[in-house]
Amino acid sequence: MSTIKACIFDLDGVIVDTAVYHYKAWKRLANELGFDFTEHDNEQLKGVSRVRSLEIILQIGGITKTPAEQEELATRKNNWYVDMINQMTPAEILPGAKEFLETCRAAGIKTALGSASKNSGTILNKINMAGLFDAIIDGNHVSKAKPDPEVFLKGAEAVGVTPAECVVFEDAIAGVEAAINGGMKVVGIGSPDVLGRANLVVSGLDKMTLEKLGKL
Ligand code: B16
Ligand code: MG
Repeated sequence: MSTIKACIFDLDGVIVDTAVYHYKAWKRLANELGFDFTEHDNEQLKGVSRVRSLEIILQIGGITKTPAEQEELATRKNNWYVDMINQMTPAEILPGAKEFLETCRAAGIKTALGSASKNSGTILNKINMAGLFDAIIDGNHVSKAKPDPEVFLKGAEAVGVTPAECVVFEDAIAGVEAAINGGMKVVGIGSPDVLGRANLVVSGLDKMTLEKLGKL
């Protein structure tokens, strides 16, 4: 019998692939600043906060900006990003994500979102999945970014379970580390080469079952 009482899901890379929109918006900003930003560079931004993402991009371009300029740049990027996510539809839900959440809920397992994004509410509304989470903890609720476990610990607390009773689903190394740092089990979504520290790695939530959950 599994002791798992809650599943906490990262958003980008687990429920939807918003990384493509983040990439387009950051690339546009980099181009306006006079340098290129490749898809390879974009890998460094997955699971990383908006402020930290901008710092990485400015480093890539070899550019220094004042804190006020940085705030303006992050806002400019976010406005383009929000324009794109406002066009999202349920067709963009990653394979198996909705079904696995429904399976968990039907089995009495609590569900929570644990995302770095400050736009998670907009995205969940656009894909009609907000009602599938018992708690939503995102970038608006935390002060410490992954690999700090704050976002996941708040998720566990919000659904009334202990960290040891939680499984986190994450596509980013920093997120896997955050779950481990919080004393939680973690399922990596992606490649075992990258997410090797996870208890289990699957290619997507379509490959996840209650049986696999019970064996963690
Ligand atoms: P926002 P996750 C993360 O989402 C993204 O992976 C990361 O690329 C992004 O910078 C971060 O959210 C902040 O997003 O600008 O919307 O606040 O993977 O933690 O769900
Ligand atoms: Mg992610």
